[in-house]
Amino acid sequence: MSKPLVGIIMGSQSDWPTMREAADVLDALGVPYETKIVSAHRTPDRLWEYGKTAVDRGLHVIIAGAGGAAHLPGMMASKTRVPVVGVPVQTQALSGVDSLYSILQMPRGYPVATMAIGAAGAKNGGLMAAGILALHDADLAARLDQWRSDLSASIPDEPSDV
Ligand code: RP5
Repeated sequence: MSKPLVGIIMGSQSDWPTMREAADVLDALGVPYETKIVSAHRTPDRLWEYGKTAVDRGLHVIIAGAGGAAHLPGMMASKTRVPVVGVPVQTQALSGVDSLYSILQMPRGYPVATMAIGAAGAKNGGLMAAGILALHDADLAARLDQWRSDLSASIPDEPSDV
């Protein structure tokens, strides 16, 4: 197993069906990653430790997903200079707008690159991480270019009834 370059973290097991979209696309692109449940509220010490060791452990990007009072991405960004990509998980009560606003409105100085709500956001989070890594990895850049052209080629010219 190669050393993980991307950390995929989430506030709860219940976020995994969303966050696995990020994992799946990193698998498809051959990017090594790790996954961990880290909750800003339920396991704050784990969050602190993760942020404190992220640079030394060689992580290049952290994709952080959370729902509701989604403080995980922002708190992680305050603890490490490793770029944090935030994924607002869709919630039942407020459809994920709560998650989106919690992640998006960071104070000046501690950015979180905030994706769309839900599965599309998680997948784009994986692609964002791959794009960052591809800046210094020509092989990955070629795989990402191919992935993008394959997606483009899969889009039909016209709609159909089937
Ligand atoms: C957040 O609360 C998690 O990120 C999750 O999206 C949400 C609900 O968590 P569970 O009650 O399902 O564990 O911390």
